[in-house]
Amino acid sequence: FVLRLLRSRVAVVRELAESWARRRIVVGAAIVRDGRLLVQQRARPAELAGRWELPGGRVEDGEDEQDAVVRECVEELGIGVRPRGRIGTDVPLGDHLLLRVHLARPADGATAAALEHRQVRWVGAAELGELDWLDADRVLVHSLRPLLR
Ligand code: 523
Repeated sequence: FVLRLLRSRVAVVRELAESWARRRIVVGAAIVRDGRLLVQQRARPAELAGRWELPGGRVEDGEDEQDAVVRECVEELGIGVRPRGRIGTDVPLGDHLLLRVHLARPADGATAAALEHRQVRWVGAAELGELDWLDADRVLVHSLRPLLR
């Protein structure tokens, strides 16, 4: 009996680990300059419109996470960035995706534009808690605050 119980527990843990490993990664970019963080307000889909998030999106097949961070910042903001390593914890998005944030340094003098969003803003530590964040991004606020003034 004990053996059977143990086996079933092992099976459950293995299943959890495998379903976690199958999740697609959504990268988020924490773009920091002069102690301020770039945040953007979603324009779509309707149920997320008006809420704030870090720039980013799904990692494509054959792409690594850093490449995805660079590509998404060009697509969404029209700026070049250099990925500088991960921050915070991975945050599950539903059953199939995992949000993973990378610190990113914007190229000197680059001006970010809201190419796919309603607006972009640079915020300091004091404004972080007040934004109407997407649920997953809100989890990361405490990891972002120490990077800001
Ligand atoms: N999030 C999220 N936070 C966050 C991002 C970049 C994405 O919670 N900072 C969620 C929102 C969506 C999913 O991750 O449920 C995919 O994000 P999306 O739509 O920005 O990613 P794309 O660009 O890969 O999506 P499509 O353009 O629709 O393919």
